[in-house]
Amino acid sequence: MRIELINPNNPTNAANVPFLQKGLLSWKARAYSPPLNLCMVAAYTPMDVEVSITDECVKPIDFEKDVDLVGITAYTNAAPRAYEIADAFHRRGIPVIMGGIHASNLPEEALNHCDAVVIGEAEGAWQRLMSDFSHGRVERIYQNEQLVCLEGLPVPRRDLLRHDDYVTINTVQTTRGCPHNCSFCSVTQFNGKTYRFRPIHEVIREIESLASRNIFIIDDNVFGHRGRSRKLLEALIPLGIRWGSQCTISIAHDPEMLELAARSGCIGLAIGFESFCKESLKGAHKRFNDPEQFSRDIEIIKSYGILIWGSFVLGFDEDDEQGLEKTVQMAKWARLDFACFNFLTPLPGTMVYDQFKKEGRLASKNWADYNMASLVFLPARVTAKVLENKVRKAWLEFYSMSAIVRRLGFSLGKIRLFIWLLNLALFFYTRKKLKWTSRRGHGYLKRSLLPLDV
Ligand code: B12
Ligand code: SF4
Repeated sequence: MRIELINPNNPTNAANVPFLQKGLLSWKARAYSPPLNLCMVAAYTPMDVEVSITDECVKPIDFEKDVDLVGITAYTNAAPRAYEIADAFHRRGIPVIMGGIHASNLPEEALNHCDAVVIGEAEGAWQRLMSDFSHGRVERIYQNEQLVCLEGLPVPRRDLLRHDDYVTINTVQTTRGCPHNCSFCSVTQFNGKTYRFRPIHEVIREIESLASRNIFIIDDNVFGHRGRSRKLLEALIPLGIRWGSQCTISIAHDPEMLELAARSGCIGLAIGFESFCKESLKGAHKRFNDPEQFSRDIEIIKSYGILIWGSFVLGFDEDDEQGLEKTVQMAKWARLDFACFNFLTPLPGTMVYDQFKKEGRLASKNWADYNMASLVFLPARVTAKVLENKVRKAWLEFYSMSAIVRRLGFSLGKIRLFIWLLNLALFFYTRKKLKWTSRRGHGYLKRSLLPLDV
């Protein structure tokens, strides 16, 4: 039996990476990171089944390939492409299975294009599906009765991908779940409200098996559970790796953990600040973020030599024009190394999705627009035009030359040089991208989806 697993193209995972070729600087199109989910699904596939992965972000799909079953994953913004792919294989009479966050949240929609949906985690459910398929039958839905235990997971089949196609192929997951349940995030609903941990020795074994010493730990909050995080970091120290991950700003209040993180090779953290407005954070169920402490917290983390990528969300129902402006200005002057400014996006599985759907405020029916760079809902306190302009302004001002100089200062060192180069690249990139839209007078990265005075 032959199974083809497919990750549909997703422009938000595309990177143009500089590299040296015959002494000249060239640019190579890559994806940031691999579809780890399909590498996991491949690892659960029985040994006697021939399994392959096509990541359309880096390689075209062979629609004529001789396969017996196709499995497709999709984030919400890639769902339309995933459905096109499913339909194309269906036309050839090849059964199609879908899984991943979007199909799990909207299985009935996905079933219009495929034979079965694996809702939630693949562990166990995929093996049941495989067994049914080998006996010539397939149910419509496969779903575990409970969240899976993360002990004894196999090593993801990264060997089925070309490592060179990714900025980093070394993404490693050590926990699942998050107790916080922020209104715009689907992690808690999907992965549960308690942290589940992989045994540390299994994580270490996986990291040791990787070719590179640069690792991205994809956990949603790598410091979520103090005791366990301590043990993980202590176990990382002897490996001599460099790693980055994601966490909440609460880490700034734990000097011992920061010290350990730095010693274990942590070079950067992506942190969700979301907003400088208390009311907006309250509405987003993210009260543990205190904007009055942000600048101080940033300084503390940076004093350990750790870079910060700050993430902001604009468009909460509490955001009025002054509030948005405050976030734009405060983010600009906070000493972050990088930042991104996303539109609030009602992704299925989030509280804002349920709320906006009920209130009839979803403005786009095209999932491809749910990419966080397009406004897809009717804002509460500002017009679409104001919100789009604030998001555009946030990018342009954060990556303006004066803000870059003030934030980064001048000091020597390889890492400083890297941060400077990336900020300069973002200076040009934002100007190129945003000029295109401003010539049309509206729209952010794409066209405006709304009449501008709503
Ligand atoms: C790491 C990560 C990234 C990385 C890597 C992305 C990549 N190439 O995979 C980066 C930083 C590049 C990224 C970018 C984006 N991300 Co992201 N990301 C994550 C994160 C933290 C982990 C994803 C992961 O790899 N998990 C590990 C794997 C093993 O778990 P899994 O994907 O859930 O897969 C399991 C099951 O779902 C199932 N399964 C999955 N697919 C399939 C397919 C089949 C056939 C079967 C049977 C089963 C199955 O089996 C797996 C094992 O149990 C999640 C949050 C989270 N905790 O999941 C957000 C998350 C997936 N990202 C999200 C978003 C929105 C984005 C962006 C669109 C943001 C943006 N505007 O740039 C982009 C999209 C880029 C892309 N598609 O590649 C959302 C997606 C929500 C949604 N409904 O779409 C999430 C859930 C976070 C959130 N805010 O809610 N992301
Ligand atoms: S945004 Fe972060 S802290 Fe909030 S629920 Fe999602 S993963 Fe948890």
